[in-house]
Amino acid sequence: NDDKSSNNVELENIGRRKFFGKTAILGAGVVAAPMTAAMFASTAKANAAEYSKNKAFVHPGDLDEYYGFWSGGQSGEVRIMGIPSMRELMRIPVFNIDSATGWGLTNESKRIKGDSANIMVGDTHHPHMSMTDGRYNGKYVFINDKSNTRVARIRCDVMKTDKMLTVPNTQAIHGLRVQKVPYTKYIVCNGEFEVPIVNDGKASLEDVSTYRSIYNVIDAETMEMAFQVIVDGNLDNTDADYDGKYFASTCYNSEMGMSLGEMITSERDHVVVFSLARCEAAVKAGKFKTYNGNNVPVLDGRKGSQLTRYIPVPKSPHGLNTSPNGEYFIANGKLSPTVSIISIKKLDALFADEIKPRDTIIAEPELGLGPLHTAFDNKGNAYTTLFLDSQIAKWNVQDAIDAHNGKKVNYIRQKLDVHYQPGHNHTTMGETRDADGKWLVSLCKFSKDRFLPVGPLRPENDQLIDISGDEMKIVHDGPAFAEPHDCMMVHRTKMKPLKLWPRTDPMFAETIAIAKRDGVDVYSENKIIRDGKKVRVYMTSIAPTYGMTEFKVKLGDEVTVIVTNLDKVEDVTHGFCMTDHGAQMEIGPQATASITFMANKPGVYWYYCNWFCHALHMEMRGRMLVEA
Ligand code: CUK
Ligand code: CUA
Repeated sequence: NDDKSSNNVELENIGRRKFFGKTAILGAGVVAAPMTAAMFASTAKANAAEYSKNKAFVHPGDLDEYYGFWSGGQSGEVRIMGIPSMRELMRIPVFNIDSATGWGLTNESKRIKGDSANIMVGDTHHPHMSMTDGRYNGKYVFINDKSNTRVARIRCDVMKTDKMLTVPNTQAIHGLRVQKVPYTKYIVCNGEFEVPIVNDGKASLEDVSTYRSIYNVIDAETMEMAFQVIVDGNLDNTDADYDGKYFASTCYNSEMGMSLGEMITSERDHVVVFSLARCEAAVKAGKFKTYNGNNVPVLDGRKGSQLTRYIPVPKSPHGLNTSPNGEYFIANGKLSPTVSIISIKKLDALFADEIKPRDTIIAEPELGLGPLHTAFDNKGNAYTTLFLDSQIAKWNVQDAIDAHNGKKVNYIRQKLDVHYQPGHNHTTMGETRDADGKWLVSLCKFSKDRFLPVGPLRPENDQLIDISGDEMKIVHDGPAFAEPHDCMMVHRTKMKPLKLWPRTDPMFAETIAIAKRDGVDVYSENKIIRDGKKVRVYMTSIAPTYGMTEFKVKLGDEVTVIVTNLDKVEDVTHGFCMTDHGAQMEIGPQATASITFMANKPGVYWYYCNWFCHALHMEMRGRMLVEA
């Protein structure tokens, strides 16, 4: 077996039995082989069995019950899914550039991207919605960018990114959650990679004594840093309690090693718990330092600090999930076949030094190989993905605690095969007090034989599982492009999306302000403003025509085209595309959008509407003359 995937790590620690069973197909030799007739046949047979009870079917024209927000992983975007149909309803470009909407290209999106406007890539993992009293409030979805150390906010009324922050003093924002109670005042997120705390090129690769890992607390409304906390170990995933008191993160590499060998020498790593009140008080009292020329207060929460407590758990834990009854933090073992259940009620005593860290662990049930993430229903059951076993383990939390206390009870309710190698899973409303136990989605990292083969790169497989009965049932296979790490599902009654853009929307307020300074009323005027070599071309659009169908600029001008869509008809979006200039964008109904390009080629160039809007959509066009 010449498998080169990270499975090797687990392999050494857990033994090869399971790997050679279900996961042997991952071996490179097998993957390289073409799909065989037998593989097609077995796939078809497996699927036929599921169709009979498919209550996930949403008839054409019927609406889904839930919105799902999916991370798009290394695509840098977020996607909106309809649940249970698993139809992809929309894509929200965030850290990526988007050809359709012009995200990353328009002046409005560049302003939102701010200091990272020049970065066109991202790696999103954890979309989470803002809450009030532990319940979704439909206002924002927050999302991390691991690849460029950013956090962004999506406004759920227009489903567009409206804020972006590059987090200083750390690298690779990974785990991200929101404060649940009393409301989402803070976003918390993990800087995964430790870096020299003053990272100015003077630190070395050999002496790592100044390397630090940092927990980040961001003001959800302003999207500015509130404070940071230095911790021991590499932070992985995080979650908040339902009391507004504690946050917890899993940490691997408590050794602070740089190589794989160094990172997995200890038998135990830890969960670090943060006391919000103590951190806020420390900031207030000025017990912080600042680094790298910014003003962000950095607290020291390393071992021995009064701000944090370190709870030892088996090495390299991964997911961290709070049960919806507010009682438990669950740390998922990854390399260990167990999950560690931390009693949140005992944390006050731990912070008061009345008990030892391990006393907070009230059970450590064994579930199977490679537990990564846990989701919850409203009946006291938990659903844990087993990456190596390619299964979801359904288990009862109270039974697991009772079993830990010596009672003879089987806490495992069911193990369901999923296809294949699940990472995150998520239940409908399951990260809130409103967990409803209806649907579970398993985000499987490999699809292998589940779909028509599409070349060496295969889609992932997002599987929908009915959990409303005693038995979990797979009802849908959903191919997904790279790479839904995580998702959240919110009932449609919590959402209030707009049909038209308000003309006063902050998304393009700056553009309207520039127009005002130019003396242009974007709602009634079509005008060219020359400002040295800069030319601003203001035009309206109303199906099927632009308010200006020709204009002239000079070779070497920097041209900004500002289009205001006067259509008030729901769903009538126009586009603007300047041929041969790499400039195109979406202009939603009643919105204003602008894009800037260089007129660096003499000649006549057509611009056209690239969003289908009308029977005469093809005729919606005009000419730009670039005079030599
Ligand atoms: S992580 Cu990807 S499977 Cu980034 Cu939440 Cu666990
Ligand atoms: Cu306007 Cu197409």
